[in-house]
Amino acid sequence: MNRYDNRLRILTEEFESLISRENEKILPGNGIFERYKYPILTAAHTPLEWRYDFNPETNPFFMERFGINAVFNAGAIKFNGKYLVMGRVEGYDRKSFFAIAESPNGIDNFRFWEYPVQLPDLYPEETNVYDMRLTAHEDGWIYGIFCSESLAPDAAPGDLSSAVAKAGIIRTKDLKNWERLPNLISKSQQRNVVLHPEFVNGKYALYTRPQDNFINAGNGGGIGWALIDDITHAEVKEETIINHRHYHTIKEVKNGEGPHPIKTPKGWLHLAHGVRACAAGLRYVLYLYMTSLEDPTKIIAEPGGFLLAPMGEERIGDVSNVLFSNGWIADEDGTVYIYYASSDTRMHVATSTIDRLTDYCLHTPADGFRSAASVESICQLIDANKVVTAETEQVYL
Ligand code: M1P
Repeated sequence: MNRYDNRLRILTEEFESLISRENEKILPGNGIFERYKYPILTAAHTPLEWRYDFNPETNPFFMERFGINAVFNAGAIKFNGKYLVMGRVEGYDRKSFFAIAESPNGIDNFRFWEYPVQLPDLYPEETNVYDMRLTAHEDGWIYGIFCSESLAPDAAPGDLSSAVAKAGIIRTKDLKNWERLPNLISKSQQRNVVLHPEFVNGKYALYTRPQDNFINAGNGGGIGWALIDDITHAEVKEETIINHRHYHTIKEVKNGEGPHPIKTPKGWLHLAHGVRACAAGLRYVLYLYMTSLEDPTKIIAEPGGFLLAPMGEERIGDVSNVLFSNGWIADEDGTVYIYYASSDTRMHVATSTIDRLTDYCLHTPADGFRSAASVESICQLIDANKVVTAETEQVYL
């Protein structure tokens, strides 16, 4: 066997065994959710056909021709009974693009579709696209909102890093053919824009994240909310902050809506990311909050601290100490698949249920914003536990 055939055989076998590896729940967990042993998608999960020239004449060494660096920050949706994630795939050239991978069970066997998404190319200045949020809207379309990034038009000569973040909007009925709508018009830069799945007062509703510049939320204040008259020419006319940043919390520096919220009998369940600064740089964690069914802008519960923070290998990657999520799926049986990326490098899944996540939101102490308040929360728990223990002892005596 020549070098070409040998490498092709080894790489194909390795690829197939990686793609079909069964995932394992890590138990007992914390009762709120379960993590899984293996990431669901990495750069190595991208098809060999995307990376290699299979012609022995033009590629006699069976050499990689297009390097894929990472797969992360995926939107998610259940479609035709399959669990689909729309990943941010990043090449060695630092450019991101979107690609859909499909799994029969939501936790393993994710396989990319044959081609990456060929996004309609409306804006010649658009350099990079990433972080798709998918929403099956009650109007019958599936929308995708993502970050469309360009070099700042007013960047000083020689400044090659000032960028502008806008929200790109696409829609589809089949996840194969995409119609691109004009980018969201907004006074400020926008990243982490998400479409609410229902009309509110007859209008489309967006979660926004106004920011002072490309990186800093600055005066942006937190996760915003805006009603949109016409989604085909979407414009933020008025924006109110519904989930604020706060000093000395996990979202002191910035925060952003994750996927669109899930409707539960007790309220809208939201997943978001919070960012704080430390000597090691920025630390991104995931947190939950709930808003009222009657008024989706009104917070009814927000547990203190994070739901998920980087652990073990999740802590390390291209941008270390980051968990980010823009996709989750609520199944008919109440299972929730939380798709999250670690350190801008790979995708993972954690599972829970609507009942457990709403219980967590409604019964975990809120952030008291002071150390003394945290100690008070623990003391209350100890006191309550003493009563339970005493009652249990009486039963057994
Ligand atoms: O590198 C961490 C994350 O940084 C950005 O998030 P945010 O908009 O909150 O600052 C995004 O670029 C995201 O893709 C990335 O994972």
